[in-house]
Amino acid sequence: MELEVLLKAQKDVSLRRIGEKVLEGKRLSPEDALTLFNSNELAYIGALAEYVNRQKNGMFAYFVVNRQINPTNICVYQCNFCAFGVLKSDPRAYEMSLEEILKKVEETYQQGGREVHIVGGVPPHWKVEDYVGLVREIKSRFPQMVVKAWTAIEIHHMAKISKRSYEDILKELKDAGLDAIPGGGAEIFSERARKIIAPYKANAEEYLEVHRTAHKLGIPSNATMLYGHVETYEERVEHMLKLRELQDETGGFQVFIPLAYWPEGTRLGGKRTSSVDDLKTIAISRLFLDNFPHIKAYWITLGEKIAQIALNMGADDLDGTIEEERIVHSAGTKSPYRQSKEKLINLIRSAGKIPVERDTFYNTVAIYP
Ligand code: V47
Repeated sequence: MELEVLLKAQKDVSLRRIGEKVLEGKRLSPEDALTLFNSNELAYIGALAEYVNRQKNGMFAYFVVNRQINPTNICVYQCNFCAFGVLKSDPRAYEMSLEEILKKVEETYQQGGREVHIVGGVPPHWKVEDYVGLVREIKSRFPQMVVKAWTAIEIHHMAKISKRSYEDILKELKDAGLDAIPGGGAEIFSERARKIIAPYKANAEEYLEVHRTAHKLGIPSNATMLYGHVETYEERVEHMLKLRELQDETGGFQVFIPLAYWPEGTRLGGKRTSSVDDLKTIAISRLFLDNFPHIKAYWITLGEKIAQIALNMGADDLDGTIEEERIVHSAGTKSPYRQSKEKLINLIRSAGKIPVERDTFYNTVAIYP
């Protein structure tokens, strides 16, 4: 439907005004985003978001042949929303050996994989050299593999234990072969909510400062928001506003990934998000984060079907083949551990979009028209 027709049919004046802003290419205010969160007009919000998405990405929707590696689940931070991280003494604790990790990277490389995404717990006994060394080993053996590794939480932790600056740590990681930083660890920036869900790890300012420093050093990064736990809509908007402001400053974010909270096995407990909330959050992020080129519908948290609908409500990326994911699976997601490339292509095609295999930096590897 033409957007003008949709606007005319909209009876709610404030929603219509927001639609007009979208049509005129004007930036939405935090109040506008809040109005959208408080509205039940999912189809309308989704159509506005899809209008913006098509202006940015046309009919293309992206995926990457990649592998997630979670080298250890031992974690000092013990966040209440997380069912993955355990103490070193826990019988579920594991730590992969370097050989094991390199074997996984090799497998992915043989299958034509372009990216390894490395994120884990934060073990008490790891030194900076353990994080740097892993990147160096992977890069020296597989120079063509893009290494997207260590969240701002891990980088903050490295700086803290070594009493060095973020810049120093990031430069060392970059020299070792780090190509990009994943978006994990943002959770929700609100101090109030963070105290409840993640009281001990890096706070919002620290997360943002790590990304700011990375961008200054030419390391691109991604950003996430964990939603559906104790946060309010106001806090979601505040979170996205902080990201939008930093993106205005640096332009270093590639993609925003809203992460739906899964409660199983967590200390925090609670309920799963609704599919309407999932889609609304994707759509509003597309509308509000006008300076982010991409919005990811992460199939691991959303499930295949909601991720497909999200591709018609503002999202343009599904992440990738993944191979093995442990963090959200620990918290009860029913998604598979991996997807074949063919399956991702089919998911995108049957969502009415043109599948594009990309690399980490959204360069086109292949188009499957
Ligand atoms: O930071 C932890 C989230 C994140 C739960 O950058 C949970 O491209 C839901 O950040 N329910 C790690 N989510 C994963 C991540 C990510 C994933 C895909 C792509 C990219 C990217 C980044 O997983 C954590 C946390 O926010 N998480 N526990 C849970 N119970």
